[in-house]
Amino acid sequence: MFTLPSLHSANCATWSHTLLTFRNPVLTGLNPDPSVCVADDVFYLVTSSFAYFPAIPVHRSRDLVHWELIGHVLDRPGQIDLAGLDLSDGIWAPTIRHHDGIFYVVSTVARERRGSVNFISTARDPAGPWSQPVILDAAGIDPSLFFDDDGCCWFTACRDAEDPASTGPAELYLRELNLQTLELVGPLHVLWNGAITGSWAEAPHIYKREGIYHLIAAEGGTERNHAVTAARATSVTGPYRTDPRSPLLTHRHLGEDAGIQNVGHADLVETPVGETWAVVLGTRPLEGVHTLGREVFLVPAQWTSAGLLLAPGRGRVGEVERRPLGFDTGEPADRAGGSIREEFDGPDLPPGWRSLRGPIRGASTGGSAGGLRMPVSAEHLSGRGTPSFAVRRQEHQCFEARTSVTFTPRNFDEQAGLVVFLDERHFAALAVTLGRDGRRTLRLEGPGAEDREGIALPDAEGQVLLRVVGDRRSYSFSWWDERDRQWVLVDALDREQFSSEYAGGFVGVHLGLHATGAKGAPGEALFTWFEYVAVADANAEADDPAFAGVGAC
Ligand code: 6LW
Repeated sequence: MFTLPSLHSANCATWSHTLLTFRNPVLTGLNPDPSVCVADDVFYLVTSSFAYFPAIPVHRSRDLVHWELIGHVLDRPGQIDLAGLDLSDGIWAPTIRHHDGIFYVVSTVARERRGSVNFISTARDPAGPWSQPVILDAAGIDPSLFFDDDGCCWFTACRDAEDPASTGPAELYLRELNLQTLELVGPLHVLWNGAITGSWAEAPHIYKREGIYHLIAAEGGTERNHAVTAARATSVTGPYRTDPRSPLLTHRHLGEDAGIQNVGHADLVETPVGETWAVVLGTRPLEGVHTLGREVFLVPAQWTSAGLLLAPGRGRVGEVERRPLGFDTGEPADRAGGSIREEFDGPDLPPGWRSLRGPIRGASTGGSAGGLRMPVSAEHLSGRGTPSFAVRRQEHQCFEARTSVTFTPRNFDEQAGLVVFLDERHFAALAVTLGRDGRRTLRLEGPGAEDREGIALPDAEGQVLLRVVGDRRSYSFSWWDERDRQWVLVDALDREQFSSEYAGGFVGVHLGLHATGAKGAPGEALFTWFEYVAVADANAEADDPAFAGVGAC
């Protein structure tokens, strides 16, 4: 006779399972090229931000599972010039390190998909303010820092190989960094060309264990062939010998049905109880394509006599993984925590909101009426300027986003409304504008949107409620018709057209607000609120207690 566990015990089992495990990714939505460090038992993580502003988000965690945004390294105009950059250029692959009470971040400004400038910035408080960046005499991309026991600081990066025909396309190099002057000094040492002949090697990080210098890197490119590889040396300047177990971690062999892909670009951190964990980037394709960009995944690691072991016993990134030991945060991994209602009642754009290539000119938040007021910019979303545009990352495979916009357009070109934005060549905008008949009209522009004159709105002025729902197949755009008190579908656009597999580039979908197309004196759009509601993905998250009570898509 079987005794079925009572609902209570089942819940306890579920609940304890939730407390003892976490679900990857630990940081969802566009957060590629993660780098992590620990200071006074608190973890800090930085990721690439490309041509978005503010740049280089800094997240903080006390358990490596729950992360909160605490600031940005580049949050002041004039720190770094992002003007005119393609969205996938800009800030690539920062590394964060902590030494003697100072936090250091090194990173690259990329132009036309190549490193153009490498720089370093410092702070005593990782929440900021961070220093004015110091430009380094360094070529290539993916800079990193290693602080040796003798007090020396070493700068590493990857660049085009001197002799690619014989060594493969890339070389990882090292040079000493003078911490007083923040200048690179002494000779440049070429360390390694990677483990997989012919493959591009990048993202170098050095770690020292029992007198041995371990160099890990990313190889195979950041798509499906991505991998973590390693080499080691008895001297920090080399020679480095390839670890024959390379690649140490890859999902390239798992095939297109694997739920996590593109795994690579690892950085390691040790916890207060002596465990080693790695953060890596990865993607979560649905129907073969991913729209959220590369996200942060947490992987257990172990140092063995053979060297670093990633995902011991499993050999791949787990969708559900045991939690790091020694943290009694007690909270479930709240993945549905992305559901927000923003009323823009603060002095600036809220944390996590971004603009393109610099701050929005003339925008204001807070004030008596509240909301986000944006002047209609002459800049368009398809340009490389700084349009009136404020967005946040799409953080869940399935979601619903809504806003209230109050806008009285004065001509056919002016528009204001919702945007689903992968990059300046791949976006959709549902906007209030003026029809050729002079009436206030709703128009959807975007890939596959039927070229229609738009929908005449019942009212010539006042607020309009707009909505976009994202699911496994499409982004569906609707408006609220108060007369029938219902959402009216405008169009559903194929999700694939907003994916990196289709569009290329290094970014991920962002959702938000825009007001563009001014000719002459700009009008103004008021966005009273913006709501984002996570919807569990029926296949992957619906069984996750963290999504209890959240609808499934
Ligand atoms: C990053 C590099 C990469 O610097 O893409 O494909 C760049 N690999 O590691 C931007 O994410």
